[in-house]
Amino acid sequence: MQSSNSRIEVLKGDITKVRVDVVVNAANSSLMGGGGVDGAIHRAGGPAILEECKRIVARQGDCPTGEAVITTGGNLPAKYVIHTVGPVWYGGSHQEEEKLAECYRNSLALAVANHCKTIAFPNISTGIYHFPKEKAAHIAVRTVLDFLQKETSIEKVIFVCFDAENESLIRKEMDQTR
Ligand code: AR6
Repeated sequence: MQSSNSRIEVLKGDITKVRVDVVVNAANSSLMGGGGVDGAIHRAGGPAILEECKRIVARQGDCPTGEAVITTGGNLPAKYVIHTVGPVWYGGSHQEEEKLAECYRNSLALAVANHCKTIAFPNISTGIYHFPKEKAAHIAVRTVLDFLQKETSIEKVIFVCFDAENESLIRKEMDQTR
């Protein structure tokens, strides 16, 4: 079996262009779209994604912070989108770190439940939600590695970083795990 580290890749770019089984969206609880990566995914993926989000909200209400739901990928190269709701950074005393780890764990578990073998993550919460990037990179890498150590059906996890700072922080975290 491949080691957990070698199943992780780091890319700089636009997650809407990545060909994987599932891309993760940094959504908000309403699941009705927004700015940042959420806006980009809905724009590139087309209306089928929002229609499915509406059906999910009608069925089960808003998506709480740290949880995740899955929809079609619409027109994206990815088959599915997993929408997870990252924590807004309020200074660190509101379980922000635990909630961010839950986003990664719950997204990976949902990917496994839907037989996805390749998954791409953006840097959840590090944009409009202002989670400190260095802390977020540490949590992202550690949580994904922990998950991969127990779960072998996932073949590849790609961290798709939109900005150079996140890319270098994630690469630094990865270097420390080798
Ligand atoms: N591909 C990959 N990463 C991207 C892309 C892209 N196309 N566009 C932006 N990013 P953000 P949040 C990066 O603000 O902080 C939305 O309005 C971006 O550089 O998208 O979790 C939602 O509806 C940053 O590193 O998400 C919520 O209301 C990362 O994605 C709220 O923003 C996350 O930034 C969620 O805030």
